Amino acid sequence: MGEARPCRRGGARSLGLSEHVNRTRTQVAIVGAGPAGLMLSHLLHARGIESIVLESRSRDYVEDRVRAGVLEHNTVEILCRYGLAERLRKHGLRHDGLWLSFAGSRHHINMSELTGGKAITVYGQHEVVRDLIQARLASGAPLEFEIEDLTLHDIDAPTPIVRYRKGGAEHEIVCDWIAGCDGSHGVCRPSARGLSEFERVYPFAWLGVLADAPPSSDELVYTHHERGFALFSMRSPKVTRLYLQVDPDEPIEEWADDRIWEELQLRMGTRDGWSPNRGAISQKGITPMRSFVVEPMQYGKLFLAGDAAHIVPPTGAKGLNLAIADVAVLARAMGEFYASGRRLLLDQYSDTCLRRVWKVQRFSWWMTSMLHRCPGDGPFDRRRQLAELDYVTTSRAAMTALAENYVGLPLDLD
Ligand code: RFL
Ligand code: PHB
Repeated sequence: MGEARPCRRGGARSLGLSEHVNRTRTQVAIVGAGPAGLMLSHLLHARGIESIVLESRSRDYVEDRVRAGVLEHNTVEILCRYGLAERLRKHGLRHDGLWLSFAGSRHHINMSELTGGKAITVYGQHEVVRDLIQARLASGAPLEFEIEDLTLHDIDAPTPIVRYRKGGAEHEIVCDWIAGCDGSHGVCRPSARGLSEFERVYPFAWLGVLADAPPSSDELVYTHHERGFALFSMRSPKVTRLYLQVDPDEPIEEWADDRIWEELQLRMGTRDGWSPNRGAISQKGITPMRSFVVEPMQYGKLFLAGDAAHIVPPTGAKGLNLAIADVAVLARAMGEFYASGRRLLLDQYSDTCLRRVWKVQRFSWWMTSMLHRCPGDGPFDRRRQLAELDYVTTSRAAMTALAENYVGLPLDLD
């Protein structure tokens, strides 16, 4: 790494105009205003560290982007600790358990009982993003939307530079560190050299819908069926979120609303008469599934966090939570650096994160393999999957392993 020294505080300072470039100095340039970038900005602010958040999309776009819905115990704790959970406390739905459904019956896993009282909270990712944006703007700290053509320079030198355009003007930020929080298709990861990539692509995708229908279960239902996986979730007492395993290259036009409801009923309907309530479908999308990790999660003065460094298939509901865990590690390391000049935690950032990332990859892969129908699988695999589900829903040890991973492994920050 380069030879950075803690830079003096005092607000992001404009270095003035020359050659029509607006130059600014800050401590940390954060690329991306998703959960990782926004949360990092708050964690740094709380430690007195300045940052500028740069986002290529509009505020409306990022606030309306429907994605994750499940927050781990740790994620909720962090949001609460930093005063970012006022609406979450009001509207988040605490779930103490979940259902695994197969062979026509639902089986309950009481996660709280198995984990000493921990639970998950269902609260849409876009609501988290709205809360984080609102709080950032209220703090008066910089957050720029609709920036274009962002590029990174001198990332292995003591003071790296981020350049971008906004509204026709050229901008340049000179900083101590860059946080690459720009998701799986961002520019930060490709700007780093010498990273190793690990990937698994799954031969299926998820069709996700939002329906204006009151949830017919208080808790999530993960269904394994010979026609494929299905998931029942929710966003509010009036809105149900549903997913179906589909072919990765199936056009969404082939999924008319009636076909979606029929398929959901076929896969999810249980012998005791449970099935999801129907309602108008307000949103539909297909998401491919893959597992992906880069090592290390750092190059020079650039730290990668969240989806920029790793992707998990959504079956374990981990992507957003892993993004929050990364930036918690990064903020602590930067806090130590600016407080004492010690770089030990920064140097350990990648190793610390990757230990957790690989455990979460394992869990997400395991949930995915247990619950989906894999093309090419024969009768042996199907019976093995049913045996695994039978085991997981009857052995206390197996249920505990699922529960402790699902509510979130400890963060080990203190
Ligand atoms: P994000 O949210 O993608 O944010 C990255 C931001 O960077 C911006 N950006 C740029 N900005 C400036 N310059 C550039 N060149 C840029 N390029 C990109 C983007 O516009 C964006 O705003 O990444 P982050 O912050 O790492 O957060 C990760 C999570 O979004 C993701 O892991 C989760 O959504 C995954 N996920 C789930 N995670 C959970 O923890 N629980 C769940 O229940 C869950 N369900 C899901 C999911 C993801 C899904 N899809 C659609 C992928 C369900 C689905 C269907
Ligand atoms: C969601 O509510 O969007 C959701 C829930 C659980 C998952 C993935 C997504 O595993």
